[in-house]
Amino acid sequence: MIPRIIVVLGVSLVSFAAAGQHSAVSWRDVKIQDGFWKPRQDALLKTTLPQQFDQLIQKKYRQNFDRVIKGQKGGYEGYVFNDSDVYKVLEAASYGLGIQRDPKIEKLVDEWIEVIAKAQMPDGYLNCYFQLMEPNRRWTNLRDQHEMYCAGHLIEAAVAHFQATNKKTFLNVAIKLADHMESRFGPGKKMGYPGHPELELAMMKLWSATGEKRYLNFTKFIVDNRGSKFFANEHGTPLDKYDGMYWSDHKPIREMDSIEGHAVRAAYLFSGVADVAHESRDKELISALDKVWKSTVNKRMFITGGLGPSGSNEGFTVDYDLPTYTAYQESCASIANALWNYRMGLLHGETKYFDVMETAIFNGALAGINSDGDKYYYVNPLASHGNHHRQDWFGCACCPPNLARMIGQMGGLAFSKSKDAVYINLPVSADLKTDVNGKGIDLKIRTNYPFDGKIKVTGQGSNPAKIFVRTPGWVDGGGSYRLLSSGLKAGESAELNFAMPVRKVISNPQVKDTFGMYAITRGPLVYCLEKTDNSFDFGRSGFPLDAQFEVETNKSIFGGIPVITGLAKEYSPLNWKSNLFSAVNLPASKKFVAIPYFLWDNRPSRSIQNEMMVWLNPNPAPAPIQGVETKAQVKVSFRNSNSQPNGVNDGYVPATSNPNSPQQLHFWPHSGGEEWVEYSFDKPVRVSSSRVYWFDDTGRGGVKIPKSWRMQVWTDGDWKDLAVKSYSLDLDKWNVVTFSPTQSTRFRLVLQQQDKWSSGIHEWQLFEDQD
Ligand code: FUB
Ligand code: ZN
Repeated sequence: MIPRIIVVLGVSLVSFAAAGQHSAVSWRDVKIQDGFWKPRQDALLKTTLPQQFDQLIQKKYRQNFDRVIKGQKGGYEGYVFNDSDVYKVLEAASYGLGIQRDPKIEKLVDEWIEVIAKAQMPDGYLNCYFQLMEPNRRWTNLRDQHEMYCAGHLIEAAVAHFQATNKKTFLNVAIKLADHMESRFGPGKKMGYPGHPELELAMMKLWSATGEKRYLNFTKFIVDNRGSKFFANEHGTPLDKYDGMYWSDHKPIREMDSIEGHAVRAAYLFSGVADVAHESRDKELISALDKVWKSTVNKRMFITGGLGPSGSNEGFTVDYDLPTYTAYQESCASIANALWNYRMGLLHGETKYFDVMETAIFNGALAGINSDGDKYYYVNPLASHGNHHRQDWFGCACCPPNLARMIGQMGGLAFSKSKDAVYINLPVSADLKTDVNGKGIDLKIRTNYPFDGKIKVTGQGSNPAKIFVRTPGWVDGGGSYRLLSSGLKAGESAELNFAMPVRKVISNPQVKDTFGMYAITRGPLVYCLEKTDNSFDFGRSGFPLDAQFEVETNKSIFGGIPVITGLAKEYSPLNWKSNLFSAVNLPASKKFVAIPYFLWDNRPSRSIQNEMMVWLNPNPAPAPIQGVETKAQVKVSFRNSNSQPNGVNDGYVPATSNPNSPQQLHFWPHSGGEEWVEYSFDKPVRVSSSRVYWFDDTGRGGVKIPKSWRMQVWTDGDWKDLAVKSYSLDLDKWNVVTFSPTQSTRFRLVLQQQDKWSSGIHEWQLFEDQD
């Protein structure tokens, strides 16, 4: 038996909440039963965790620790923050152990903890990158080098492990590392705070788990000092040249009124700030959080609860920039938004925050992992030409273990409590055993949510507490808590049923990319159309605003989950090569099937052209001009994790080369030298012209127009330069080349980068010979 008790000592977030606030219900108090989340937690244990532990070996995360233990120098593999992935897998595995004490998983966890403990230095310091590569430069580049971020993830994992197993092996490592940091940073000590926030919320968990006030004070210190532009000082950047937005270091948190910069960093930061505000009731912090929250949900959040439109900074640009094909919304950003809103919900005890949490979980975040639990998205567009698929892992692999730990801790995110009540914030089928004001609560909750709005709660003990259920904002007259019962005795039940009509949702007219369009939602779920279920041409079809929808179930579609059907109008193709005007034929009615967005790209029958769209146009959308590149596979000479090779043939061309939020291929951080992108085709194509639109982020990043470019064709087993008749190299326009008709299955665009600069491409098109 694993003890259910989690807070060992003294005061904590978990124990107390002021009037109007809620406190957390530990994930250990919730046993998820059948229904929506159980299969996902089963997949976590059976598939996701073994696959992720395996990746930690394959991708040399373990090798880094082994080298440190052996006292070797150099030879670090991966990104500077790779240790954090190990810790996130261990956090997810700890939740897994809490759910079911699987001996194989426990052995892996114990082995890893032993390795981590051995790698820790006698003074508590632990970071494989610095220990191997720059042992004398510890804590000298907080802005970029992620030491505090990795420490934060270690602490979170260690707390989860302690909660799950009651063993202190990992917690002791975390305490030693936290004490190391706390002894160096703080009032009268060194100035500093993390370039990538996360440590804030982790330290608050450590305070909660240990009752040690120094961790709370440390968190207050890093929260209070953020925005003092310490990173300008750390990097010798003149203040008039430093904006700090990327790191949310542009102004003190108490003065902030919008969310800026890197999306994951910002949402983790505000999660930690909400924890601090929960404890301190600091009016200025709360007021800033409220302003930032309001402007985020009113101007900067995708319909899916995702954050961050732009790939170039993995984050925010300007208000109302919420694209579809190029929506970046990193899976981690949706998770971070859910975590932030969970904490805002605890802080204010209001349902609107849990509304956002559920939107982010069921849509933006869950889309990041397939139903089998072994493939992941990093980038989550809201429309696709069919070339965006989940992957086993990434060079920068923050998302896979983040998705795993989200699924593991779902039980905890679903409930909260006050001094006399329990709140069901996210209906899950679960057995809940907790205490309210020291009195035991034992409830059985059953539901088919999010596919059905019926919730039944049955008492399994005396339950001397009120039970409230969040009435979601999407319910008519919703947006508050509904009292379900003033206390359920053993065997007594109470239930309610939220109607889940299908809705057409439009966006604020200032959102350019979805102007005039609508999305289909039902309950908390955003739906999408996927080519697999719909054989008509998406580009030639309209979805009338007055279309009637049906909710259907069909065993062959995800085992019979509710899908939404209606009629689309498919227009016949028009020939614009030889016409300036054309009569429009009456469209044909085609039945469409919409599935929940989080389930897209899941079916084995998917093909490379499995188009998807969330936002529907009442009239056919004007088709972008595209060439044969739409049929090509894309290969590149080098790919960084935030470069999107599939952006080069997605038909999307921004208004300038240096726009706010496009999806683009770039070769950063490779600079100087040659790089290439290749199109390969199943059958030979005969082309005679090509055009390229360069990406350049001068002023924001390291990507500039190249020094020169050329095209190559694969012929007779070798690459040959194409002799071009015209050539240009300019920003903000198409650069067109023509050449004699050339037939092949492979073409390359080769670019020579400027010294010390990278280069990038928004779009590269190849046109067939017209003769
Ligand atoms: O910097 C660490 C992680 O990598 C971030 O959280 C992600 O957005 C990715 O940039
Ligand atoms: Zn991520």
